[in-house]
Amino acid sequence: MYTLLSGLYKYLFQKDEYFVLILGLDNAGKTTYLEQTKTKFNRSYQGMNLSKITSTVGLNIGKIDLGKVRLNFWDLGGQEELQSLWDKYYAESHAVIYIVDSSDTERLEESKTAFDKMITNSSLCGVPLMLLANKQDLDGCVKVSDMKAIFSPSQELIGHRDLHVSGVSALKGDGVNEGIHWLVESIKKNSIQRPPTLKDIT
Ligand code: G3D
Ligand code: MG
Repeated sequence: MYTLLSGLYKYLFQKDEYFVLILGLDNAGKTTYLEQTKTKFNRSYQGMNLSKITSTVGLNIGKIDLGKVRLNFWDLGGQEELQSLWDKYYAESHAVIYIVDSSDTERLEESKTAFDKMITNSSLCGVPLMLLANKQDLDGCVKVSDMKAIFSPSQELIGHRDLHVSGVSALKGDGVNEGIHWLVESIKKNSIQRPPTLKDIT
């Protein structure tokens, strides 16, 4: 009886809460992506002027609800001196969104190095990974197929974890919905390994 009632309580009043890291070099478009995601998935969220976003020094947070799932995002600063803070969040995270500026070919290698360092960390073992080639709206940017080729040497480090690579424009919103839906399904699939916390619906 107790199990039945607690199951009903959970069904009616609680959500499964997950934490998602948004990582990548500074200027990749992480905060723009977070704002765009909040705007698309939170009906009540007014959204901020995307052209007014300034460089992230600490941490930006945001949340969206999709049915019985709540995703909490942590958008961390990507400057080199702030990258050392990333791993403090790994153990508690359920997925990583890694954003690359496809228009900045000069920093692609630097981005890949930071990516490799991140996925080598054992605290992220098995965690679903979304690799986004951002700024696809800009002429001359690296296309998704080329981005896949650039990151393919990392495949061994990625191992068997779920991976989704796609092109987006965080500024225009292209590709944002599809990515978030993939992420939710992947996080749910991985929830035996990384269970959610239960959050009262407010
Ligand atoms: P960060 O949080 O990763 O450091 P921001 O990156 O979200 O602050 O974005 C850095 C710059 O890239 C911003 O321009 C932002 O408007 C731009 N940007 C982000 N995503 C896109 C995109 O999809 N397309 C284009 N064209 N630009 C994008 P400013 O000029 O404010 O520095
Ligand atoms: Mg930022």
